[in-house]
Amino acid sequence: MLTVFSEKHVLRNSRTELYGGELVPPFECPARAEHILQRVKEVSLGDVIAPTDFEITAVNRIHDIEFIHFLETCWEEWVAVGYSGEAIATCWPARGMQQQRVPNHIDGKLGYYALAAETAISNGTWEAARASVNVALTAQAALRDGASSAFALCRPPGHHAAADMFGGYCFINNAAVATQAFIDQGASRVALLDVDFHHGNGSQAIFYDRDDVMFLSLHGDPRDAFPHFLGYADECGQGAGQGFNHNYPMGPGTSFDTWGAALRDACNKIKKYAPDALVISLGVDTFENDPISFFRLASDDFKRYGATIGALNLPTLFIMEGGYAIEEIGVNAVNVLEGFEGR
Ligand code: SP5
Ligand code: ZN
Repeated sequence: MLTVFSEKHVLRNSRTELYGGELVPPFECPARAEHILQRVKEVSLGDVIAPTDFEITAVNRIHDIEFIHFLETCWEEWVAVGYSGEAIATCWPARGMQQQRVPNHIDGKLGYYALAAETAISNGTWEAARASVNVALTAQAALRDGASSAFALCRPPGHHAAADMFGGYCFINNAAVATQAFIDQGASRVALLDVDFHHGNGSQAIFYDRDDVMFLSLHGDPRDAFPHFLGYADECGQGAGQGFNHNYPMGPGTSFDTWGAALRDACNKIKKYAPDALVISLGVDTFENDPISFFRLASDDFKRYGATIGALNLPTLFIMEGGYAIEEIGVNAVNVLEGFEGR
Protein backbone atom coordinates (compact mmCIF):
# COMPACT_ATOMS: atom_id res chain seq x y z
CA MET A 1 0.00 0.00 0.00
CA LEU A 2 1.18 3.49 -0.87
CA THR A 3 1.84 5.89 2.01
CA VAL A 4 1.75 9.66 1.61
CA PHE A 5 3.71 11.63 4.21
CA SER A 6 4.85 15.26 4.55
CA GLU A 7 7.80 16.34 6.65
CA LYS A 8 5.97 19.64 7.15
CA HIS A 9 3.93 17.97 9.91
CA VAL A 10 6.71 19.11 12.31
CA LEU A 11 5.49 22.70 11.83
CA ARG A 12 2.57 21.73 14.07
CA ASN A 13 4.55 21.74 17.29
CA SER A 14 2.68 23.75 19.90
CA ARG A 15 4.08 23.84 23.42
CA THR A 16 0.80 23.83 25.30
CA GLU A 17 -2.42 21.90 25.73
CA LEU A 18 -4.96 22.86 28.38
CA TYR A 19 -5.45 19.60 30.27
CA GLY A 20 -6.77 19.13 33.79
CA GLY A 21 -6.41 22.84 34.46
CA GLU A 22 -2.76 22.91 33.50
CA LEU A 23 -0.82 23.75 30.36
CA VAL A 24 0.96 20.52 29.48
CA PRO A 25 2.98 19.35 26.44
CA PRO A 26 0.38 18.34 23.80
CA PHE A 27 -0.58 14.67 23.42
CA GLU A 28 -0.81 15.37 19.69
CA CYS A 29 2.93 15.80 19.01
CA PRO A 30 5.38 15.36 16.09
CA ALA A 31 6.82 12.07 17.43
CA ARG A 32 3.50 10.40 16.61
CA ALA A 33 3.92 10.72 12.86
CA GLU A 34 7.60 9.76 13.00
CA HIS A 35 6.79 6.50 14.83
CA ILE A 36 4.13 5.60 12.28
CA LEU A 37 6.46 6.35 9.36
CA GLN A 38 9.18 4.25 10.95
CA ARG A 39 6.80 1.29 11.26
CA VAL A 40 5.59 1.71 7.66
CA LYS A 41 9.22 1.35 6.59
CA GLU A 42 10.00 -1.48 9.03
CA VAL A 43 7.31 -3.74 7.58
CA SER A 44 7.93 -2.56 3.98
CA LEU A 45 4.29 -1.57 3.61
CA GLY A 46 5.03 0.03 0.23
CA ASP A 47 6.30 3.25 -1.33
CA VAL A 48 6.32 6.46 0.68
CA ILE A 49 5.80 9.64 -1.31
CA ALA A 50 5.58 13.34 -0.49
CA PRO A 51 2.29 15.13 -1.24
CA THR A 52 1.66 17.35 -4.21
CA ASP A 53 0.25 20.83 -3.55
CA PHE A 54 -3.47 21.13 -4.24
CA GLU A 55 -5.39 24.34 -4.75
CA ILE A 56 -7.25 25.62 -1.68
CA THR A 57 -10.47 25.19 -3.69
CA ALA A 58 -10.57 21.51 -2.69
CA VAL A 59 -10.58 22.61 0.98
CA ASN A 60 -13.20 25.29 0.31
CA ARG A 61 -15.61 22.56 -0.85
CA ILE A 62 -15.91 21.65 2.84
CA HIS A 63 -14.79 24.63 4.92
CA ASP A 64 -16.05 28.22 5.05
CA ILE A 65 -13.77 30.75 3.36
CA GLU A 66 -13.78 33.02 6.45
CA PHE A 67 -12.82 30.12 8.70
CA ILE A 68 -9.89 29.19 6.48
CA HIS A 69 -8.80 32.83 6.47
CA PHE A 70 -8.99 32.82 10.27
CA LEU A 71 -6.75 29.73 10.49
CA GLU A 72 -4.29 31.37 8.12
CA THR A 73 -4.06 34.64 10.05
CA CYS A 74 -4.81 33.65 13.65
CA TRP A 75 -1.23 33.41 14.84
CA GLU A 76 -0.15 36.78 13.44
CA GLU A 77 -3.25 38.47 14.89
CA TRP A 78 -2.58 36.84 18.25
CA VAL A 79 1.03 38.05 18.28
CA ALA A 80 -0.05 41.50 17.07
CA VAL A 81 -2.17 42.16 20.19
CA GLY A 82 0.87 41.44 22.35
CA TYR A 83 0.12 38.04 23.86
CA SER A 84 3.15 35.94 24.68
CA GLY A 85 1.57 32.48 25.08
CA GLU A 86 -0.11 30.37 22.43
CA ALA A 87 -3.53 31.20 21.00
CA ILE A 88 -6.20 29.58 23.18
CA ALA A 89 -9.92 30.39 23.23
CA THR A 90 -11.22 31.73 26.54
CA CYS A 91 -14.84 32.66 25.81
CA TRP A 92 -17.64 31.26 23.67
CA PRO A 93 -21.01 32.19 22.17
CA ALA A 94 -22.70 30.07 24.84
CA ARG A 95 -26.45 29.49 25.27
CA GLY A 96 -28.43 32.71 25.01
CA MET A 97 -25.65 34.74 23.42
CA GLN A 98 -25.23 36.03 19.85
CA GLN A 99 -23.97 33.12 17.79
CA GLN A 100 -23.96 34.55 14.27
CA ARG A 101 -21.65 37.56 14.54
CA VAL A 102 -17.91 37.15 14.16
CA PRO A 103 -16.15 39.55 16.55
CA ASN A 104 -13.15 41.69 15.52
CA HIS A 105 -10.82 40.98 18.42
CA ILE A 106 -8.78 37.80 18.19
CA ASP A 107 -10.14 36.63 21.56
CA GLY A 108 -13.65 36.83 20.10
CA LYS A 109 -12.65 35.16 16.84
CA LEU A 110 -11.02 32.31 18.72
CA GLY A 111 -14.19 31.75 20.74
CA TYR A 112 -16.29 31.87 17.60
CA TYR A 113 -14.18 29.33 15.67
CA ALA A 114 -12.97 27.03 18.49
CA LEU A 115 -15.00 24.03 19.65
CA ALA A 116 -12.67 23.32 22.57
CA ALA A 117 -9.89 25.05 24.51
CA GLU A 118 -7.33 22.24 24.62
CA THR A 119 -6.06 23.02 21.13
CA ALA A 120 -3.66 25.98 21.00
CA ILE A 121 -2.81 27.63 17.70
CA SER A 122 0.89 28.41 17.34
CA ASN A 123 3.36 29.50 14.68
CA GLY A 124 3.36 27.00 11.78
CA THR A 125 0.00 25.44 12.63
CA TRP A 126 -1.61 26.64 9.41
CA GLU A 127 1.27 25.45 7.22
CA ALA A 128 1.18 22.00 8.81
CA ALA A 129 -2.61 21.75 8.50
CA ARG A 130 -2.32 22.73 4.84
CA ALA A 131 0.34 20.06 4.25
CA SER A 132 -1.80 17.50 6.07
CA VAL A 133 -4.79 18.02 3.78
CA ASN A 134 -2.44 17.83 0.78
CA VAL A 135 -1.34 14.42 2.11
CA ALA A 136 -4.99 13.31 2.18
CA LEU A 137 -5.70 14.67 -1.31
CA THR A 138 -2.56 13.08 -2.76
CA ALA A 139 -3.54 9.68 -1.35
CA GLN A 140 -7.08 10.21 -2.67
CA ALA A 141 -5.66 10.98 -6.12
CA ALA A 142 -3.83 7.63 -6.06
CA LEU A 143 -7.21 5.89 -5.71
CA ARG A 144 -8.68 8.11 -8.44
CA ASP A 145 -5.83 6.91 -10.64
CA GLY A 146 -6.58 3.26 -9.97
CA ALA A 147 -4.94 2.23 -6.69
CA SER A 148 -7.16 -0.01 -4.59
CA SER A 149 -5.99 1.52 -1.31
CA ALA A 150 -3.69 4.20 0.10
CA PHE A 151 -2.57 5.48 3.48
CA ALA A 152 -2.58 9.24 4.14
CA LEU A 153 -0.24 9.67 7.11
CA CYS A 154 -1.90 12.95 8.05
CA ARG A 155 -0.76 15.13 10.93
CA PRO A 156 -2.38 17.22 12.35
CA PRO A 157 -5.56 15.10 12.38
CA GLY A 158 -8.89 16.40 11.09
CA HIS A 159 -12.11 14.61 12.11
CA HIS A 160 -13.15 17.06 14.86
CA ALA A 161 -12.91 20.05 12.49
CA ALA A 162 -16.31 21.19 11.19
CA ALA A 163 -17.04 23.55 8.29
CA ASP A 164 -16.21 26.52 10.53
CA MET A 165 -14.69 25.12 13.73
CA PHE A 166 -11.32 23.80 14.88
CA GLY A 167 -10.44 21.89 18.05
CA GLY A 168 -9.75 18.40 19.33
CA TYR A 169 -6.26 18.83 17.80
CA CYS A 170 -7.89 19.31 14.35
CA PHE A 171 -7.96 22.28 11.96
CA ILE A 172 -8.88 21.09 8.45
CA ASN A 173 -11.05 17.99 8.12
CA ASN A 174 -8.74 15.88 5.94
CA ALA A 175 -11.16 12.95 5.67
CA ALA A 176 -14.10 15.16 4.72
CA VAL A 177 -12.08 17.00 2.06
CA ALA A 178 -10.90 13.68 0.58
CA THR A 179 -14.44 12.25 0.72
CA GLN A 180 -15.75 15.29 -1.16
CA ALA A 181 -12.99 14.84 -3.75
CA PHE A 182 -14.37 11.36 -4.56
CA ILE A 183 -17.83 12.86 -5.04
CA ASP A 184 -16.48 15.68 -7.18
CA GLN A 185 -14.73 13.11 -9.37
CA GLY A 186 -18.03 11.36 -10.04
CA ALA A 187 -18.56 8.92 -7.17
CA SER A 188 -22.28 8.43 -6.41
CA ARG A 189 -21.80 7.29 -2.83
CA VAL A 190 -18.90 7.32 -0.37
CA ALA A 191 -18.85 5.72 3.08
CA LEU A 192 -16.80 7.47 5.78
CA LEU A 193 -16.07 5.10 8.66
CA ASP A 194 -14.51 6.68 11.74
CA VAL A 195 -12.75 4.24 14.08
CA ASP A 196 -10.91 6.86 16.15
CA PHE A 197 -11.75 6.61 19.88
CA HIS A 198 -13.42 10.03 19.73
CA HIS A 199 -16.63 10.79 17.88
CA GLY A 200 -15.95 12.45 14.51
CA ASN A 201 -18.21 15.39 15.25
CA GLY A 202 -16.81 17.51 12.42
CA SER A 203 -17.30 14.82 9.79
CA GLN A 204 -20.81 14.06 11.07
CA ALA A 205 -21.86 17.72 10.98
CA ILE A 206 -20.41 18.24 7.51
CA PHE A 207 -22.34 15.37 5.92
CA TYR A 208 -25.38 15.27 8.23
CA ASP A 209 -27.97 16.30 5.63
CA ARG A 210 -26.54 14.33 2.72
CA ASP A 211 -27.31 10.88 1.33
CA ASP A 212 -24.27 10.69 -0.96
CA VAL A 213 -21.98 10.26 2.05
CA MET A 214 -22.76 7.72 4.77
CA PHE A 215 -20.99 8.55 8.03
CA LEU A 216 -20.42 5.85 10.64
CA SER A 217 -18.51 6.33 13.90
CA LEU A 218 -17.44 3.96 16.69
CA HIS A 219 -16.44 5.95 19.75
CA GLY A 220 -16.41 6.61 23.47
CA ASP A 221 -19.90 7.50 24.71
CA PRO A 222 -20.14 11.31 24.63
CA ARG A 223 -21.55 11.25 28.16
CA ASP A 224 -18.09 10.14 29.24
CA ALA A 225 -15.75 11.21 26.45
CA PHE A 226 -14.71 14.18 24.33
CA PRO A 227 -16.28 15.83 22.34
CA HIS A 228 -19.17 15.35 24.85
CA PHE A 229 -21.84 17.20 22.86
CA LEU A 230 -22.28 15.02 19.77
CA GLY A 231 -22.06 11.31 18.94
CA TYR A 232 -25.25 9.91 20.50
CA ALA A 233 -26.89 6.85 18.93
CA ASP A 234 -30.07 8.75 18.07
CA GLU A 235 -28.27 11.12 15.68
CA CYS A 236 -29.32 9.53 12.39
CA GLY A 237 -29.04 12.36 9.86
CA GLN A 238 -31.56 14.94 8.70
CA GLY A 239 -33.42 15.83 5.51
CA ALA A 240 -32.01 13.84 2.61
CA GLY A 241 -29.39 12.58 5.06
CA GLN A 242 -31.94 10.85 7.30
CA GLY A 243 -30.74 7.28 7.81
CA PHE A 244 -27.22 7.93 6.52
CA ASN A 245 -25.55 8.70 9.87
CA HIS A 246 -24.75 5.89 12.31
CA ASN A 247 -23.19 6.30 15.73
CA TYR A 248 -21.90 3.51 17.97
CA PRO A 249 -21.16 5.09 21.37
CA MET A 250 -19.52 2.68 23.82
CA GLY A 251 -18.75 3.02 27.50
CA PRO A 252 -15.58 2.93 29.61
CA GLY A 253 -13.70 -0.37 29.48
CA THR A 254 -15.16 -1.50 26.15
CA SER A 255 -13.36 -4.65 24.96
CA PHE A 256 -12.60 -5.82 21.44
CA ASP A 257 -15.53 -8.28 21.60
CA THR A 258 -18.00 -5.41 21.92
CA TRP A 259 -16.08 -3.05 19.66
CA GLY A 260 -15.59 -5.69 16.97
CA ALA A 261 -19.33 -6.47 16.97
CA ALA A 262 -20.06 -2.77 16.40
CA LEU A 263 -17.55 -2.73 13.56
CA ARG A 264 -19.21 -5.73 11.92
CA ASP A 265 -22.59 -4.01 12.18
CA ALA A 266 -21.14 -0.87 10.61
CA CYS A 267 -19.54 -2.92 7.83
CA ASN A 268 -22.89 -4.58 7.07
CA LYS A 269 -24.45 -1.14 6.66
CA ILE A 270 -21.60 -0.08 4.37
CA LYS A 271 -22.03 -3.23 2.29
CA LYS A 272 -25.75 -2.52 1.78
CA TYR A 273 -24.98 1.09 0.88
CA ALA A 274 -22.60 -0.19 -1.84
CA PRO A 275 -20.38 2.88 -1.98
CA ASP A 276 -17.89 3.61 -4.78
CA ALA A 277 -15.21 4.25 -2.16
CA LEU A 278 -14.56 3.86 1.54
CA VAL A 279 -12.71 6.43 3.62
CA ILE A 280 -11.43 5.35 7.05
CA SER A 281 -10.74 7.94 9.75
CA LEU A 282 -8.03 5.85 11.37
CA GLY A 283 -7.43 6.72 15.00
CA VAL A 284 -5.66 4.18 17.19
CA ASP A 285 -6.55 5.84 20.49
CA THR A 286 -8.85 2.81 21.04
CA PHE A 287 -5.67 1.09 22.31
CA GLU A 288 -5.77 -0.25 25.88
CA ASN A 289 -2.85 1.92 26.99
CA ASP A 290 -3.89 5.16 25.35
CA PRO A 291 -3.33 7.95 27.90
CA ILE A 292 -6.55 9.91 27.23
CA SER A 293 -9.02 7.20 26.16
CA PHE A 294 -10.90 4.26 27.70
CA PHE A 295 -11.30 1.36 25.27
CA ARG A 296 -9.32 -1.87 25.65
CA LEU A 297 -8.09 -2.92 22.21
CA ALA A 298 -4.81 -4.82 22.15
CA SER A 299 -2.22 -4.43 19.39
CA ASP A 300 -3.27 -7.71 17.71
CA ASP A 301 -6.90 -6.54 17.61
CA PHE A 302 -5.90 -3.80 15.18
CA LYS A 303 -4.77 -6.43 12.70
CA ARG A 304 -7.99 -8.38 13.17
CA TYR A 305 -10.23 -5.42 12.48
CA GLY A 306 -8.10 -4.35 9.51
CA ALA A 307 -9.04 -7.70 7.96
CA THR A 308 -12.74 -7.01 8.60
CA ILE A 309 -12.46 -3.73 6.71
CA GLY A 310 -10.49 -5.45 3.94
CA ALA A 311 -13.25 -8.05 3.50
CA LEU A 312 -15.53 -5.27 2.23
CA ASN A 313 -13.34 -5.30 -0.86
CA LEU A 314 -13.83 -1.60 -1.59
CA PRO A 315 -11.39 1.05 -2.81
CA THR A 316 -10.21 2.24 0.60
CA LEU A 317 -8.49 5.43 1.68
CA PHE A 318 -7.01 5.45 5.19
CA ILE A 319 -6.66 8.88 6.81
CA MET A 320 -4.60 9.07 10.01
CA GLU A 321 -6.40 10.69 12.95
CA GLY A 322 -5.61 10.17 16.68
CA GLY A 323 -3.62 7.81 18.91
CA TYR A 324 -1.48 8.98 21.81
CA ALA A 325 0.36 5.92 23.10
CA ILE A 326 3.46 7.09 21.26
CA GLU A 327 5.60 3.95 21.62
CA GLU A 328 2.88 1.68 20.22
CA ILE A 329 1.23 4.02 17.73
CA GLY A 330 3.30 2.78 14.78
CA VAL A 331 2.58 -0.90 15.37
CA ASN A 332 -1.12 -0.28 16.04
CA ALA A 333 -1.74 1.92 12.99
CA VAL A 334 0.25 -0.26 10.61
CA ASN A 335 -1.38 -3.42 12.04
CA VAL A 336 -4.70 -2.13 10.68
CA LEU A 337 -3.14 -1.64 7.24
CA GLU A 338 -1.44 -5.04 7.30
CA GLY A 339 -4.66 -6.73 8.43
CA PHE A 340 -6.49 -4.94 5.62
CA GLU A 341 -4.00 -6.33 3.12
CA GLY A 342 -4.37 -9.84 4.52
CA ARG A 343 -0.77 -10.00 5.75
C1 SP5 B 1 -7.95 13.54 16.89
C2 SP5 B 1 -8.19 13.25 18.32
O1 SP5 B 1 -8.02 12.11 18.76
N1 SP5 B 1 -8.51 14.28 19.13
C3 SP5 B 1 -8.78 14.09 20.51
C4 SP5 B 1 -8.93 15.38 21.25
C5 SP5 B 1 -9.17 15.14 22.70
N2 SP5 B 1 -9.02 16.34 23.44
C6 SP5 B 1 -9.60 16.40 24.76
C7 SP5 B 1 -8.92 15.50 25.68
C8 SP5 B 1 -9.60 15.46 27.01
C9 SP5 B 1 -9.12 14.24 27.69
N3 SP5 B 1 -9.76 13.97 28.91
C10 SP5 B 1 -9.47 12.60 29.26
C11 SP5 B 1 -9.35 12.37 30.69
C12 SP5 B 1 -8.55 11.11 30.88
N4 SP5 B 1 -8.10 10.97 32.21
ZN1 ZN C 1 -9.27 10.53 18.94
